[in-house]
Amino acid sequence: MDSIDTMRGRFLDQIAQAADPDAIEAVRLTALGKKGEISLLMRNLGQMTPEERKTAGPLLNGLKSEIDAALKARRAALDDAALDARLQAEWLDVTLPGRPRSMGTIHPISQVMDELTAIFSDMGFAVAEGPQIESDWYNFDALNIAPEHPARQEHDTFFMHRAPGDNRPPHVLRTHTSPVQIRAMQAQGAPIRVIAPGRVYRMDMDQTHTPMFHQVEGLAIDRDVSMAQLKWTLEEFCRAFFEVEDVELRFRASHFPFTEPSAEVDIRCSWEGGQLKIGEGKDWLEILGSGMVHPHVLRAGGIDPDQWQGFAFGMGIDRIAMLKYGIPDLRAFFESDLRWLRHYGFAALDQPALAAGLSR
Ligand code: 2NL
Repeated sequence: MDSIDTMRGRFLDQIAQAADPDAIEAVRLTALGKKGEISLLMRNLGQMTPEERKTAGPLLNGLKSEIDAALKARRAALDDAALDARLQAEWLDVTLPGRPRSMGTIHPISQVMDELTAIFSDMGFAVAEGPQIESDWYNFDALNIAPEHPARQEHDTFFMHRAPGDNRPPHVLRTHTSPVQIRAMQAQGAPIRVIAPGRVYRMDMDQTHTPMFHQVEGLAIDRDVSMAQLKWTLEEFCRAFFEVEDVELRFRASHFPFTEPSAEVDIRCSWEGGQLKIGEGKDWLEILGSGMVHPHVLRAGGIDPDQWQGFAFGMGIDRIAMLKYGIPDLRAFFESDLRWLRHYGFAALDQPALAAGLSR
């Protein structure tokens, strides 16, 4: 049967030419689809004589299987070629070293805040936070700072604006974190042990002052809290923070509106060869202010001064960071100079841990 051989040749040709799955499917339909040429021929078998059918039947069946197989093989060959192309285009060398990524560092002030938080947490102090824009009541009145006190003057404090005609006293940028502790007293009552680290603002700018700086205050109130406990707490803190076994603190009588009695605290040190050493030597370095919380301040915090008493202290974070890490210039803290940050910054994984030797 010559026409079957021609047909076979034609279909095998078309299959070989088919360049994608759609083309293969088109050939399949023309050959083997319901109305395909081979299907039509097979339908004609019924009208043949038994003799004719005997030769035509097997020939057509053979043709059908052959075309079927050729289609399948062509499909597989196209799939293989597509996979090869992807393997060529999408290969990845998993042995290449990773691309270096530039990493930031922890600012020394953040590092020191983390360190002192770890130390005071270990002594049972919770960390309190509050707004940086405060009412004048929380920033001044509650702290027993009189209306005519110099700290309230225009040139020391940043005042917010009020709408014209609004005669209420303006809010201020907090000049210390004490208002956070007033809020903590009001919220939780006594007994209480908190520290309040954070940003504070004063209108001051020279070699040793920046208009924004950082402070940590501490507050402990209970039935019989004493100045002796204040001294122990501060000594323990200095031992852990400066990582020296021997520390000696000196209390000097002072005055703050929010404490009575009040003391400024110096730490023994030496400055041999321009190198600061804490805990030894003949010099004294002022590091903080402290005292017993004034009864007016307890009352402002909603705590009865006849039932409770407490100590409080305030310390400049930027200053103790400079002392501990030998940073000479305060203003560099806030210049965001990348070279400075890389030099004085800390690795993200260099976390303060009391177990790693921060404490004794
Ligand atoms: C200093 C002095 C001090 C306080 C801060 C305080 C807070 C409350 C009540 C009483 Cl809520 N006192 N804070 C007390 C004494 C001194 O700071 O020279 N700081 C750098």
